[in-house]
Amino acid sequence: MVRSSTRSNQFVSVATVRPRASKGAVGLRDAAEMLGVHYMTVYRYVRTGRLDATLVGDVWSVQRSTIQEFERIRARPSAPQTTRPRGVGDHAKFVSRLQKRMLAGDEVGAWQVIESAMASGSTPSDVYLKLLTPALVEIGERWHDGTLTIADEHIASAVAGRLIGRLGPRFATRGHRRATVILGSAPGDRHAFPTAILADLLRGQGFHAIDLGPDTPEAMFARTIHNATKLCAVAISASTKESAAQVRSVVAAVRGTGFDGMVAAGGSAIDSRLAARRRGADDWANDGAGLIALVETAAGRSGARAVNAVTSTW
Ligand code: B12
Repeated sequence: MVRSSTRSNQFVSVATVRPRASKGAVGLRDAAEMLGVHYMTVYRYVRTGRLDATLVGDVWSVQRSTIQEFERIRARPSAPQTTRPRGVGDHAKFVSRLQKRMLAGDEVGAWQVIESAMASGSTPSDVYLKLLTPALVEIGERWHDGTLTIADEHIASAVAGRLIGRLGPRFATRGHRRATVILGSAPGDRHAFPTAILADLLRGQGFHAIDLGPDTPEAMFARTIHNATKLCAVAISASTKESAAQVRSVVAAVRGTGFDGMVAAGGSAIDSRLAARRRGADDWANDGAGLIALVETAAGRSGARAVNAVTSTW
């Protein structure tokens, strides 16, 4: 199996390829010597996406030209120190490193990039909104313009799913939940990450978030609404044109239950409040922070109802 961390990801059977570095490439020990650092330091550069390397069998190799470029950047005089806290505003650097590790199918390396970002001051919400989301959106654009294959997108998506699984517990809060929000992607929409990420962000704010996940039928939204307590909002996500066209029937099913709280629609295929309202939703937001603001307002409005709600089981 050959796995490359560069754009040209390809898979070749183990039987046909003997693990060896390509022409012009060296192993990590030589790379360490060329850079004058310890082997483990070079290994860390690779796993955190700072140095591009290719894994052939179980041997990493680095192009000499990549080492020279790395050396050139390292030798540059560093930017003058400012009073800005470390890490803030440096997200772009981490997005690119994270994306490289995701495209290489390297969950461990991708997690190390996230840990480095958090050590530099990024919060788990920043990781979702300023690192993982931009990395995914750019992967989508690169797939769209043909510079990444569908296989690349799937490999990166598999890593993204596992990163979300690791980040989720960091949004757990203790004690009484403020109100409930139900989230789901419209029928036919296989994109699971938008609602998973939004649910975590809402949990971090003390809400009880029920994530119905991708491709949620109208009847499932309705049944979950019937069983929910202190429900203040329903959030419908649509990432494709086809699923955006289904939002209207989801809103109808939600209203058919008698629920009179807020119904919001959003996602990369619904780009404005007008587009959301045309599909019957009350409101729209561009991102997670925007959805939290909408839910805060909805929870405030439904405060009276919440007090009289059935005793919570939380
Ligand atoms: C990962 C991915 C996949 C994965 C999904 C894996 C999974 N388990 O989720 C796989 C490979 C399965 C996939 C499949 C497809 N995908 Co795809 N995919 C993506 C990609 C790269 C990332 C999606 C993502 O998770 N983004 C991160 C989230 C957090 O960002 P977000 O959705 O924008 O959400 C933010 C806001 O929009 C907002 N928000 C989201 N929902 C809601 C809801 C409410 C109520 C509110 C207020 C706010 C809100 O808050 C979020 C956080 O800030 C996108 C690129 C992109 N631009 O997003 C393409 C993309 C969505 N996919 C696309 C396409 C075309 C497809 C496929 C048809 C073909 C393909 N590429 O294989 C199939 C569709 C299958 C189907 N029937 O749904 C297109 C959609 C184009 C369109 N408008 O129709 C995109 C935009 C790629 C592109 N640039 O062309 N995809």
